[in-house]
Amino acid sequence: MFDLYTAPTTNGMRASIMLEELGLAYRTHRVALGTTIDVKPPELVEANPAGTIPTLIDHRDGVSISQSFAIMQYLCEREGRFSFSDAAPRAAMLEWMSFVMTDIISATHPIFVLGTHLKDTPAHILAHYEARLLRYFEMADARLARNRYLAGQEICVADFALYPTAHFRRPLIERSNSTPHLERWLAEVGDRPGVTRGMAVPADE
Ligand SMILES: N[C@@H](CCC(=O)N[C@@H](CS)C(=O)NCC(=O)O)C(=O)O
Repeated sequence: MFDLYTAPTTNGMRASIMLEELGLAYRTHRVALGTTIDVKPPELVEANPAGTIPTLIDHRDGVSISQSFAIMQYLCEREGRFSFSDAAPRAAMLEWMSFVMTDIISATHPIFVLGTHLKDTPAHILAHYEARLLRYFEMADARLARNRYLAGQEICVADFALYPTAHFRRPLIERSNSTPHLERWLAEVGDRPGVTRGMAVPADE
């Protein structure tokens, strides 16, 4: 059994998608964001003193782990699925996982901050980050033109890592009309029951 401390954000959804796709049983604890550490659940703070979500406790193996990418990779390796051990597919998986967790997230995060907390920022700054994110989506699109999934012909942890961010940036993707292969991939990955369930965690209160 696992305990997942989470919130309805793309980082939280990465963890719940992975648990659902792997068919693992877990309890969900919804954490209020933007609060001070003293009002966060004590079990969360004990496991992860920063109090950030997602944080996962694996009671079987006595493991507490935070950082969405680390949680995803941990679960895939624990279960022996959606991750590769042979050098060539593993290299592709790590390359595309890095692309998601560094390039894509470094472009999408400012768009979120500007759109929610800094709404009076001049439009050209938002346009800069949107253009940068679109350039990255076009790189993923070129990859998906030649491969069914990011790391090759098999779905892996990198696809599940990209999905929530690409899903919430659909308006940008659809407006650009320049990433048909990414749109095909979005429809296919989004249709998976595990992804659908994982995206709905935590349930509305
Ligand atoms: N790099 C981390 C980011 C974790 C993170 O910053 N999570 C945010 C929510 S998405 C959080 O818990 N912030 C604390 C707060 O707002 O109280 C990951 O990939 O999991």
